[in-house]
Amino acid sequence: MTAAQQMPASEIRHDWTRQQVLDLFALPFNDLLFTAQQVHRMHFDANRVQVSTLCSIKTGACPEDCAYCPQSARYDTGLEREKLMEVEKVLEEARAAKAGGATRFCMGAAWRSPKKKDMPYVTQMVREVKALGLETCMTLGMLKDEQAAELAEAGLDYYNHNLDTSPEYYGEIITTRTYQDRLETLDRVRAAGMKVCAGGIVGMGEGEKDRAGLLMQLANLPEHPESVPINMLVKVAGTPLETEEDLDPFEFIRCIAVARIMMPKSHVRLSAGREEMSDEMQSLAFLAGANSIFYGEKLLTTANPETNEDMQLFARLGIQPEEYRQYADDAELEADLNAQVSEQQNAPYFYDAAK
Ligand code: SAM
Ligand code: DTB
Ligand code: SF4
Repeated sequence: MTAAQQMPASEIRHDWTRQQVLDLFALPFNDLLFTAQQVHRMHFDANRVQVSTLCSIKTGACPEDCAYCPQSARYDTGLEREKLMEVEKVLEEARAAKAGGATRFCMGAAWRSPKKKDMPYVTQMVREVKALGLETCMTLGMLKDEQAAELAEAGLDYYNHNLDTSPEYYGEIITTRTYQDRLETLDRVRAAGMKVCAGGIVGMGEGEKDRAGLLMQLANLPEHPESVPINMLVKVAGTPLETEEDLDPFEFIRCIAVARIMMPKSHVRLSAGREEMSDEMQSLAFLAGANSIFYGEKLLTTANPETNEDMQLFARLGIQPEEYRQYADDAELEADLNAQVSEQQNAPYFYDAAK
């Protein structure tokens, strides 16, 4: 057995060095995927994928200059600017998402940060979407301590705030807020007691060392984000990145596998960019340890695969959507995950790579 075929360590680490991450990226593709799949099976049922649906509650006219984003007011992308959606309209979309099989509803706003006057509306959205029996997630930009506390108090389960890329490449992409600003918002989300959803975008012209740098930042946070969206850049006409070169699809899959190995207990989400991916590429992403998707025909403003295509792909791969179960505490969650893993190990086709 080669070193890469030995059972990988499953401990949760926060001390990754850039070289260790680059060494993972440099593994032969099959060894990397095998290792990622082993880590995945230690903590998850490998045939379940969590399903989230996005809703853009405030679209366009954003003052920030994120070079990838169709919603920045600085670029002419032909997007209609809209004001904050009415709560009832958001609930209509949430009900449709639930009926379609989503278990988490993620509400996104094209803001630098929420204003005081917005908070009563967004907290009402959280309360009412939660009352439908959906998990809630919001992404509203940078938060102050009191805003994080208000969202937590309303019952918000997850807050999404991406680091986007490595600290070194960041200045090529965004100049209107710093990397440190982003880290501080993530700290505030944690301190308020919410779960963290944080990831980034690849295919923005960055190098492998930047993809490694992004994953290193995420895994070396004091606690791993529970949810790690890995987005492939959606190239939108009018944005500065519209003519960026395509990233090698295998490099994207490597990124998912390395995220899985570095953050063994996190849900790694195969996020934006699926519309451009073949079924085969998406199945490789699941094999590499992705276990969450955005489901629904639209992301925030751009296209996502048709829902029936996704359900057909799940059926062809024998994947079941992950159920939303509410747990009294982390111990109960852990016990349920262990039960699912041991059920999987008793399955007739289970191959114990450790032996
Ligand atoms: N305005 C808030 C913020 O940026 O903090 C929240 C919404 S913003 C649209 C959420 C995330 O979507 C960004 O951090 C970025 O990672 C992702 N995103 C935006 N445009 C994208 C694109 N064209 N391709 C891939 N991901 C994108
Ligand atoms: C994340 O990491 N990706 C989502 C969600 N978090 C908010 C957004 C993707 C947006 C893709 C471009 C668009 O549709 O506007
Ligand atoms: Fe605004 Fe968010 Fe888009 Fe940046 S990513 S321009 S902050 S909506």
